[in-house]
Amino acid sequence: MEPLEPRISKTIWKATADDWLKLINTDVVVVGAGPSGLTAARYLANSGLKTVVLERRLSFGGGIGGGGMLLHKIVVDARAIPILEEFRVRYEYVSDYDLYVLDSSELMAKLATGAIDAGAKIIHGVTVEDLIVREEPFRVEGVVIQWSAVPLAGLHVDPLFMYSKAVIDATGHDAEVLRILERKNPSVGVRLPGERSAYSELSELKVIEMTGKVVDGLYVTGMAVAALRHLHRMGPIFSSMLLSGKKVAEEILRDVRRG
Ligand code: 48F
Repeated sequence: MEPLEPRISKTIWKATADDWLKLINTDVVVVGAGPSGLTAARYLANSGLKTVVLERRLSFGGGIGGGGMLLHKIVVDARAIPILEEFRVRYEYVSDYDLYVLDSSELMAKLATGAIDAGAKIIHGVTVEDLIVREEPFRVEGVVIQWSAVPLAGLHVDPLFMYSKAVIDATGHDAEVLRILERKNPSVGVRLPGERSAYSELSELKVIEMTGKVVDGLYVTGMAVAALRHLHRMGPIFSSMLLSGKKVAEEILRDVRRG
């Protein structure tokens, strides 16, 4: 038998290549492993769609980990409880304030576990830097990807592609995928006014209401919805992030099944 070092390397190269050869044609690419993206990934994968989450960083959870101003708790309202139950996240009801409170670390871990256990594949350290598009009629048919380390190092390296039936912008406040659409495909007419100052109660409703398809093949969930629709921010209450993730999954399932 070969020494251990080449066997380690060959095992990793081969398993990685086997995975990527399957992932390059996929049903759904979720961009961002924050609360909305991970929730969407679980519901999509549970319904049998081949689902890949691409996350720029080497961690899960996006903005969950910071809790409320680095305090290790976040809150939800009653509408999010069925989703917490689905992911087996524990919570407590605080009757004085009519809110449910939970540990941010538990939410991060269990959303990720829930997505993975449902069959979604989460790939860390990959940045979506562009879209694959088709014109007349305009539609999005996948993403252009790069190792996150490449832009960090300031290198110019040509990217690779992932082809999919649906792409979800779950990139949070910056709505990075939609910004690419706005900047590189102006004829489509999508404009991003950005989010407004805080108005938690209203935004918690509106983000869910305005979640969904942006153009054929491209969907939006989570705080990226606020950037697109000029909605208010809501701070460390996460009901709308979870419900928005579920809603976008349901919409994609309907669209994909309709063909
Ligand atoms: O920001 P993030 O948690 O998005 P979200 O699901 O949730 C927002 C809340 O966390 C919070 C809030 C709610 O009360 O206000 O902020 O809308 O997660 C977005 C993830 O996307 C990754 C980023 O690293 C983060 O983990 N991301 C952003 N741009 C890219 C990306 C990109 N171009 N390619 C890959 N990943």
